[in-house]
Amino acid sequence: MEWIQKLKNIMGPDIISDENEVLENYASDHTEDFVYLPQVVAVPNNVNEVSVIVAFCNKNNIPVTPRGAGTGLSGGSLPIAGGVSLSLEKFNKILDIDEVNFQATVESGVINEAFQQAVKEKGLFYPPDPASKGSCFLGGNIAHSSGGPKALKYGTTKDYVLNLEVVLPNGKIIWTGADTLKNSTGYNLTQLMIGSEGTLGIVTKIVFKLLPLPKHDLLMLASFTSIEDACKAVPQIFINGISPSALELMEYNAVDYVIKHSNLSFELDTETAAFLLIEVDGNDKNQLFTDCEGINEVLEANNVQEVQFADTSDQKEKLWKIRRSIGEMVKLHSVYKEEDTVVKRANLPKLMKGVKEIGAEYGFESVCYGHAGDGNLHVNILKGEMSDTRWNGPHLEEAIRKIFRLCKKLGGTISGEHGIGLVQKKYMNEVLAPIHFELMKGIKKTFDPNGIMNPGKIWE
Ligand code: 2HG
Ligand code: ZN
Repeated sequence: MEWIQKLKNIMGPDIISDENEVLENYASDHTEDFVYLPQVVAVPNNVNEVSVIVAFCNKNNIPVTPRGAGTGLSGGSLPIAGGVSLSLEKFNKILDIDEVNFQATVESGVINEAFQQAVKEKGLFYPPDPASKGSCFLGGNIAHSSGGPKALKYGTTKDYVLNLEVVLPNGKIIWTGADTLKNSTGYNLTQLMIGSEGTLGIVTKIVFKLLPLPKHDLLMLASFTSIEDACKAVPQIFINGISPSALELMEYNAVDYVIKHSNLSFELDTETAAFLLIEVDGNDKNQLFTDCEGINEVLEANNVQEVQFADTSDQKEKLWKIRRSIGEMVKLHSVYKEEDTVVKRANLPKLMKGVKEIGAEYGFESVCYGHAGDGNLHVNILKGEMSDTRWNGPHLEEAIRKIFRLCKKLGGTISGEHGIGLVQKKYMNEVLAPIHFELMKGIKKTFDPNGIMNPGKIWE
């Protein structure tokens, strides 16, 4: 194709490739089992190269799909319209850690955990910790405002971004804000970019704010013979005056699939229906023990089966590994559709009950787990033995719609931290009115009049 040759001539073969085995590496992310081949893969080295590629695509009406590590669960980085898959994998430098101002400047292809470790070595703390923190890029975290367990106490990615360097769809390079803790200077373009899933521009640099690293943490695992009891305990912990740093729910089958498909060992009691994994952190160890006593009171009032404390850092790491690997291990068990439901925290028991009832009515197994303290429950709907027709057909779509209607009824919405991307866009009308679409499309048109930037995402 003529445009491909032209782009190759401009950028060179080290940056632009249309070889089949390269295209295949950029055709999937972690969403179900989707494969969409781009026509070209671009791997630029710096912001000026991104700008040249994007300006070329804008002039020639070529779709550009930005790509981080490809760990997304809503299909945001799938190049569904062909064109260019633009990878930020070479943007992997931590440029500055400012220990005096508690800020850091990074390129957008830095791995989340590498960043966390680097600031930790200086006694600083970057809390957002998605389960895929060992591989996901900070730029991808910006695209979806990713959370993770610590979002409960510390907030999601959006709460740590001060300023962004962005390549706009016309190729212009801008900074969206200022490197300050406060900024009340016009519309907040920084926050507009966060969660925009690569539809408004490509983030190349990020200025984050940081916190002092908490000195201590304690971790407890509570088992319940009833999921509803586990869910009911969650809001009561806060009502009892305690604010845990993480409060995660794991259904029995979630832990079971981790044990079956990984080398992690854990003794599961078949009477157990669900677990709560609860962490408290802070600088005063005695206070943390007092918090754990308060939590224990609530657990006991809600018929807890057993409470175990993780005594060593190895035990803590093992429990967190089990929790973090659920998504991946369930995928080894079966292809699944991931629903990122979120409701008001105290409505969690109703959400859980409703999901199981809908599963029974429509004939699917679900694995439920996630950030119970945030009311954010990941519902993995397993394909199992389901036929492709049923899997892709109106029957399952109706079931998912019912789940989302229930979320809305319970004061919630259809995604807490995974974004809309490709797979949830048909359900957006369950929670947004026509006026919301009009406003968002107006914003999109202002940024990207030719509609080249990650087309086909967020809206039908
Ligand atoms: C989880 O809570 C995550 O397990 C999965 O939401 C997302 O891959 C991820 O980080
Ligand atoms: Zn999650």
